[in-house]
Amino acid sequence: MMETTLVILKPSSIQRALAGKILSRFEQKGLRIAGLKMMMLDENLLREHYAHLVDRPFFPSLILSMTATPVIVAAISGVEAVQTVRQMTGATNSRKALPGTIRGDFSMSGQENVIHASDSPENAAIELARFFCPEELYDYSLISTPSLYAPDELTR
Ligand code: IDP
Ligand code: MG
Repeated sequence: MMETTLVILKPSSIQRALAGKILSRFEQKGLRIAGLKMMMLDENLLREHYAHLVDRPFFPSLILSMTATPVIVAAISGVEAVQTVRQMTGATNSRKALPGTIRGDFSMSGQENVIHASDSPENAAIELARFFCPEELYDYSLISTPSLYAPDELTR
């Protein structure tokens, strides 16, 4: 199934000048950039986005970390893009993330783990709506599509 997922290049990736390299990984994989912008997150938005963590002791530190610089939000599309991007992201604790994953290759921390990626198609839809207006998501198709997928993979 063709899906779109939300990726956030966190302040840790902006500070470490990794934004281009990380976006490039998604492009090289054959995923399509459907939306891209820089924005400053605020505490209200983060309390929604990280609602499952508001009561954790590290939450104030997470807010400071996520508001340290602007972030780059990306809408990334492809067949089964949600799971594919999660796999490319790696485990939350970057020290446990496998080599070859973005966190495994670029970071050392549980908090400063360079990117966010949606964890399910349901959450991807909610998170895309949280960070993008509909007109910021572009429904073009890559000219390389026939070299990226077999026809039956695009119709399932
Ligand atoms: P995920 O980003 O891999 O989906 P979540 O459990 O949803 O992981 O946590 C969201 C973010 O909160 C993590 O990416 C990380 O930045 C931060 N975080 C999660 N657990 C910890 C922790 O134990 N210590 C510090 N930061 C954490
Ligand atoms: Mg999560």
